[in-house]
Amino acid sequence: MIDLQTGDFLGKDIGSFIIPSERVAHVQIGNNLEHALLVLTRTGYTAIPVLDPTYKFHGLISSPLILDAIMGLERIEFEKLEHLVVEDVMNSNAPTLTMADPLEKGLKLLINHPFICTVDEEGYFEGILTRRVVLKQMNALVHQLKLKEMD
Ligand code: 2BA
Repeated sequence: MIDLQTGDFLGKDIGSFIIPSERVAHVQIGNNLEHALLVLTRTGYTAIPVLDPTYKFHGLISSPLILDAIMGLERIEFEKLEHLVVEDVMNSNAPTLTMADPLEKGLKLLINHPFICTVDEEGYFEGILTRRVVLKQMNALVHQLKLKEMD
């Protein structure tokens, strides 16, 4: 919960808001697109992180990126799903955060991205900061401020 006494919501570390890596669905760089599409479909997420076997973060894979990769001129070339690997089509320019970053930095990035991956100083994946978690905390803050105003 946000501490109204300090009033320092935006200055708080990202660390207290992230969903830890063990609760985040992901795929590995060498997985084929068929596997990635299965994970995305089963979890219900539009985009998920791409890691290597040592848990280093490499990028993001999404259903639109996969569909784009198998789109032929006249038909969807489903056979490509088996042969292309995640590394071939992932977005490797996704922004990242570190646990020590202030929430303000995360908030700015969340304007254009539904979630941001958090990595350590060596690039190992630690978790994600999502719009849902931040909006939930902001909603609680607004509610508390409203109650305070009524006192
Ligand atoms: P989307 O998959 O496009 O999901 C958009 C929003 O829809 C989510 O917002 C969440 O509120 C809801 N949602 C979608 N699938 C859900 C599910 N299986 N269970 C519960 N709620 C679901 P956020 O929670 O803010 O997430 C933003 C984005 O972060 C998601 O976008 C997804 O790409 C990623 N994400 C969130 N949690 C994840 C997790 N545990 N593993 C992997 N990726 C995750």
